[in-house]
This record gives sequence, structure tokens and C-alpha cells, in this order.
Amino acid sequence: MKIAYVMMLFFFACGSDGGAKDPAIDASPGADAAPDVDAPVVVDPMVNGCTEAAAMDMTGMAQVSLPAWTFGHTACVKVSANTTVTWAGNFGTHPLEGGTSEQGVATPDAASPIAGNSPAGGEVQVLFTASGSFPYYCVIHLGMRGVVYVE
Ligand SMILES: [Cu+2]
Repeated sequence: MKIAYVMMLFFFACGSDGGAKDPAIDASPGADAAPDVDAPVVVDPMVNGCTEAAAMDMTGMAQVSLPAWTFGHTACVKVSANTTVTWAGNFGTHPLEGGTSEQGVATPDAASPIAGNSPAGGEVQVLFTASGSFPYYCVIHLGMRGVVYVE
């Protein structure tokens, strides 16, 4: 009677050691802990060469004119909500688009207020009513880019 009981314990012990419990015990803590410890929390990521912290602070102005929309253009600006931002340049040569341009890859954002603003004229104005960050770039020259941060 006593021997049988001990053997049953041994059997169950072996069963659990070789069963599916081990991988779960070994994998879960490592898989869960690694992202928590290693993943950096980026609160102000660099987008289109801009960070909000380094953006030109033009908050409190109702009208903001960006530097010339031409080669070399990079403008990272911070504005208040309900600000009109003006781009001036040749939009036939430098089509303006809302979205990101990172490492030669353009990702247009159809929901951006900047999207679809490539008029025939030499100037475009966009009224930013909602807060958020609104990246933009030139469709032809992906190095022409920036971000409008709206507080
Ligand atoms: Cu361009």
C-alpha cells in the first residue's frame, strides 16, 4: 500500500517534469520581462528630421509662414491650435504631401490636413484646428520635409 503511493507520486512528478509545464515556466518570464526592461519609451520620437522639443516654438501666433518651400527645406514648428500655416514655393516642382518621409520611403497620410494640398499657385495655407503632430514632405524630393506640431 505504502509503496504504491510513493510510486504514484514519482509517476506524477515525472509526468509534470516532462510535460508541457516546463516550456511555459521557462518562456513566460523571459518573454514578458524582456520588452519591459529593454524597450525604450520614446516620448518625443524623431519624425521627418524633427522632434517636438527641438521644433521652432511659434505658439501664440495666428499666422505662421514657413521657410521657402524649396530644396533644403526642413521646418519643424510648434504652433497653437487654430493657427494658419503658410507654405510658399513652386508646388508643381515640389508637390506638398502630408505624411512621413523616412530613409527614402514616403508614407502619405490621407487623414492629414496637409494631404492633397498641391495647388497650381505659389502658396498654400492650412488651418490647423486639432492638436497633434502633422508631418509633411515633398513628393519628388523626399529630403524636403518637416513637421507641424499643434498644441
Ligand atoms: Cu521638392
